[in-house]
Amino acid sequence: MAETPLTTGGEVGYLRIATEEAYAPIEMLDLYRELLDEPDVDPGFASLMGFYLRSDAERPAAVRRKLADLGEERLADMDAAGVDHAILALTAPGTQVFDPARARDVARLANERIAEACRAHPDRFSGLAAVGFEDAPSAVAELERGVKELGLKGLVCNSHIRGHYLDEERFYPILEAAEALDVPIYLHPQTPPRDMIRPMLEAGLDGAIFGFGVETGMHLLRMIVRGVFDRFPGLRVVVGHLGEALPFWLYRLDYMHAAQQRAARYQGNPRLELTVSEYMRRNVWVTTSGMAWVPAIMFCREVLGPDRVMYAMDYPYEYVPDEVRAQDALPLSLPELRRFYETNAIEVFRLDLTGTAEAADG
Ligand code: 1DF
Ligand code: MN
Repeated sequence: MAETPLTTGGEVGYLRIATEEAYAPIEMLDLYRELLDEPDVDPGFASLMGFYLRSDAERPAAVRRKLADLGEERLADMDAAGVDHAILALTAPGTQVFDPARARDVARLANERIAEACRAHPDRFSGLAAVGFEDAPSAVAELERGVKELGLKGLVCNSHIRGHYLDEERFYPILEAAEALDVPIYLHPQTPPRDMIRPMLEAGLDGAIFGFGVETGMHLLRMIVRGVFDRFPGLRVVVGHLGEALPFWLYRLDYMHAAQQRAARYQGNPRLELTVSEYMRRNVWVTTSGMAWVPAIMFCREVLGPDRVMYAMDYPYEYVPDEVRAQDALPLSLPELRRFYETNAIEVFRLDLTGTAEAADG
């Protein structure tokens, strides 16, 4: 089969929309450096940002530079990989290591910067809003401002909020606002919290290699089994890395969850209206960030449905143009490839790309 060229503009038959693309204001990276110097710094944060902000090795140095760029270098990298459009989000752990006042200020700054880039290049960029989750009323206000005034397309949650999870009632106002505004929450990984990380950290498994996925998959599962999607049935959640392994677990999750519910084993958990896999096929979409692996992508399409699996790159942490070639070569028809790269993202994020280069039948 001939290779699809890595060109933009839709001449291959679809626009490539990358849905998990990271940005960091340099001001936030400076605040991270200050936090790294504090005596009781979170071990996961120290592991992750200690590496990216202090290492002189080539990859972390390039990641630092590319994270803060919303102009020439990023656009050139997108062009070279055939990526038409990137959905930008504040990089992990985002605001979720700061006290509430600082979290709110950093979220505002990030949202302003991302919105400015989207205004400058509406054909190339969309963005998600960051918020300071711990102060729920201010988070709701910032999400509303982000969506209604700045034109942002969703909310990024960089997983745990200093050891807390979105199924806790204190965060319900934020979930309610996302549902009411009709925007998805992108549940993105970060390093596990202090009381989960120890055995991973000593083996170098705390980061993107494994710990990210374990913690984030658990976060989404907590939301499901604690009844978030019965309370907010219209809430849309997007997760990267092909669903943080949950698609592979669906059979066992359904079996064991049903058994638990029949026995009323955990009194604190509500009885759910649906099975775990039914929520995964109603409220959850997954992206291929960092998982450019054909059999795993095809498996997720089979068990979740083709409408729920879409492309992401995970720039600048992952920047391998050959991974775009690999996904262009998925054993799919042109309309199915278009759904994977373009239509699913347009639908779940409610993107309006009219007036920009339109794909095949534009
Ligand atoms: C890494 C990977 C870092 C992802 C990220 O943000 C990130 C990494 C700090 O490789 O250390 O978003 N990722 O999503 O896989
Ligand atoms: Mn990522």
